Amino acid sequence: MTDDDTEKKGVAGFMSRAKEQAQSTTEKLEDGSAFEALEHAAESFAANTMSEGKLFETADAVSDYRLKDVDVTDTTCGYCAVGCRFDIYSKDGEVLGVRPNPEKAPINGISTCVKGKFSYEYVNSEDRLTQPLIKENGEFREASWDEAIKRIVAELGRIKERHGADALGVISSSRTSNEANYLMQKFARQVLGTNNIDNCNRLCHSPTVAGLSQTVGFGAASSGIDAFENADCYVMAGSNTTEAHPVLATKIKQNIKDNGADAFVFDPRKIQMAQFATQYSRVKPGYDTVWINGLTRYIIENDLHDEEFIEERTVGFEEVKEGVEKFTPEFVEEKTNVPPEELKNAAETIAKADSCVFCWTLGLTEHSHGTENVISMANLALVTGHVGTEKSGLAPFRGQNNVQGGGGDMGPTPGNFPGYQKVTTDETREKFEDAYGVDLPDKRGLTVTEQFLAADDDEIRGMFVQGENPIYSEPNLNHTDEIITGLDFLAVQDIFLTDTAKHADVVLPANASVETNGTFTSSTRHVQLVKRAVDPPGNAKPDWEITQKLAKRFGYDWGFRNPSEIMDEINELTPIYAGITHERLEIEGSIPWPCWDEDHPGTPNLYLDEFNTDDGKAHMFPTDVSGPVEADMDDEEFPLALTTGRVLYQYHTGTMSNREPGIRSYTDELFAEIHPATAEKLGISDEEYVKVTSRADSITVLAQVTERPSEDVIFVPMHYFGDDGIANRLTDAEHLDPQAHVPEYKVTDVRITPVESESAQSAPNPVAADGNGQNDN
Ligand SMILES: Nc1nc2c(c(=O)[nH]1)N[C@H]1C(S)=C(S)[C@@H](COP(=O)(O)OP(=O)(O)OC[C@H]3O[C@@H](n4cnc5c(=O)[nH]c(N)nc54)[C@H](O)[C@@H]3O)O[C@H]1N2
Ligand SMILES: Nc1nc2c(c(=O)[nH]1)N[C@H]1C(S)=C(S)[C@@H](COP(=O)(O)OP(=O)(O)OC[C@H]3O[C@@H](n4cnc5c(=O)[nH]c(N)nc54)[C@H](O)[C@@H]3O)O[C@H]1N2
Ligand code: SF4
Ligand SMILES: [Mo]
Repeated sequence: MTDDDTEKKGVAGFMSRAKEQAQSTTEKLEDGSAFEALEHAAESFAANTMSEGKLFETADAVSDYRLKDVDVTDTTCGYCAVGCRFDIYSKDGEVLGVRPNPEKAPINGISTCVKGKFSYEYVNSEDRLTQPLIKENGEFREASWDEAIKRIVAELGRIKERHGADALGVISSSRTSNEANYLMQKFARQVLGTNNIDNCNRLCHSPTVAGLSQTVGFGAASSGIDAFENADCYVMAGSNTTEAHPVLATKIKQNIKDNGADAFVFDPRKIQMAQFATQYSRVKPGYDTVWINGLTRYIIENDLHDEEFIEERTVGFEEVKEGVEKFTPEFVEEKTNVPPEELKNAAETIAKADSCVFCWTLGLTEHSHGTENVISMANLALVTGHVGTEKSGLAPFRGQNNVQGGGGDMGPTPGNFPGYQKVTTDETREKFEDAYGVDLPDKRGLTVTEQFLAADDDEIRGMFVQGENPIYSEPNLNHTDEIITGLDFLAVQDIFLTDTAKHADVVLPANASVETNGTFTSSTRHVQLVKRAVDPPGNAKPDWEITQKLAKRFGYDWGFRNPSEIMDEINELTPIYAGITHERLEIEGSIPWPCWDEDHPGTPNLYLDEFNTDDGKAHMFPTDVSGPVEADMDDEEFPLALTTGRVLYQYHTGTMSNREPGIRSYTDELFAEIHPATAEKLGISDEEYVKVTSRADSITVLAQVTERPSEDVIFVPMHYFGDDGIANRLTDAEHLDPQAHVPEYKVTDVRITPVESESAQSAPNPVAADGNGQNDN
């Protein structure tokens, strides 16, 4: 890094460092001498961005440990769903450092990414909520726990009495533990009497859950860690793996380098993984069923499908064969821009590989037809016979730290009890009625997206939100803001006074993941322990304890003394978790579900013998061409497709990652990636402010002119950097996937215009680097 770069701050610094890093990666790869990747820059990131004092402290922590001065706690990362485990070194309530202990880290071994390793400034932030808050005459005042709980119970009770239980909506949190989420669904169903409970899995991988449940049975990844490390081939669709799942990316890249594995990347942006891939295909956003069905057609047409597997283990092949007929290479090229030779090369390699892992994330799911994309992918995997072996499988990379377990397995969703047992199945409901001692609602509830639309129509009047920041993460911010403001009553339970919480009538202070005990479940279904490494600030309480307090005030005395006792109840009612106890996890480290009883070892790879369907076979369904509702690339007024997503250093609405000064020095302002040809056509230059306008609203952001996106696509991160710069001002809340109800976040029609130089001077730079890395979020 040059001195000049060191001096560059904020976005400019980030951009030049990122460019330099990308360049050095390419150079190293080309001469074959080294293999360095962005996420391995954890140490150099620290050296570049952290104060010497902080680095000393981290080093001291380790030597202090030898003197037994420092606490060491093994726990699981609270950011993403890779499920990295590490030891946290802490002293006097402060996180000093993080070091993976490979013996206790089956997924990550010695690796972590910058967030898991360094982003802990938020824990001791002065902005942490420490006491319940009650709003009076528009202002918050501190309240006792007793008063706050009483108030929530009175208000929710009143709405229920007047308008019925279904006038209430509960949003649970994929950030919190399995135990906390189990109690949230119990609270909604047993105490409030509604199935209107959901969480951010809806905005994310709900199409994966819907698509995989129908085809192979479980709404989860089928392959284990071995497959990521040893497969012969990868299909990587709509996943910016190096930035969003860095530690998994490392495993895949290592396998490419060491064993010559093939990887086929399909993405509208030339993301870093494209450099490591056998082939990168730049797809037009929103038409993924087309190239996937094109691959399936080519494979069947050329007799490359696995007849024996299809015959023995699947149903629906003939329908799929017929359904894919129209997806000729020419048709695929016309619709998706993938040339016939790329399609052929990918199809032949995938079909002939000994094993293949099919990886995808939001580029496939966050569409108005996300479920069809996932079903198409499952079909492709099934016709090639690459499911249900130790090195092959379906691998959606899940998102939030506990979205697999807390967001799905534990049943905080409108149609499922824990363990994907249906609320509409009489026998199942009776089992839970016996356990909970009340009649339970028998009708599916509303999803998060439906809850907001229902609130707009006054059908939902009161909401309880745990650990989500919907004002920035839901589509169409202005609409969300209006709806939240219009609620009769809102309670928010968070670790910060988020902008969602500011709209609340009562705010409850929760513990962060490093302050709590329980379990998280990784993307690969590994259930792992989470432990309290530091004491929580002030009067903040664990999420599970708060829910138990609420239930008690409503007259339901659950009497759990700790999360381990909650897990005992989960074991009893949830067959896939039946044998997973805290005691076992303490000894065994991690157990992948399904784990049917205390003697069962857990299941790293699903479907080795049969699929989780009534007849034990996988069910294939044909899918059609399904383009995005929003984007019509020929629309004169909105000629570009906006896609939104993530960057390595930031995490979602930034409540935690924005408080890390090192991270803020990398990314502190919103930007739009624009192709050079598009920029030239519109008269836009690099690092100039531009206005991005959709049918919903406009935002002003910095242009980053780069060949990453195609000419008709721009990319804007979804992260929060200040009130004006929020991608969800532009997105649409109406175009939902018909089965999963995920919004079409990945395609929004937009236009961009340069901001006049005069107004550029005064253009918002809402959270200019202020040195302390905090915002008013
Ligand atoms: N650093 C960081 N890591 C995170 C998170 C974070 O906030 N920050 N969040 C976590 C969460 S909750 C999630 S869900 C995951 C998300 O992980 P990803 O889904 O990998 O993250 P996104 O940035 O949304 O990337 C989606 C990718 O899809 C591509 N894409 C967009 N449209 C299309 C399309 O139509 N077709 C195809 N084939 N590709 C398309 C984009 O170019 C991008 O490369 O990340 C998790 N990890
Ligand atoms: N445009 C666009 N929008 C998107 C996406 C996109 O790609 N594009 N992605 C979508 C996806 S995949 C997701 S997952 C969502 C994420 O959307 P959100 O879940 O709303 O985003 P987060 O910032 O992770 O919010 C989590 C909240 O939980 C709080 N929190 C953290 N730990 C704890 C805890 O232990 N207890 C409690 N009670 N609170 C805690 C944090 O302070 C924060 O306020 O965004 C979605 N929105
Ligand atoms: S890859 Fe995910 S789980 Fe691992 S350290 Fe990074 S944020 Fe945490
Ligand atoms: Mo997500």
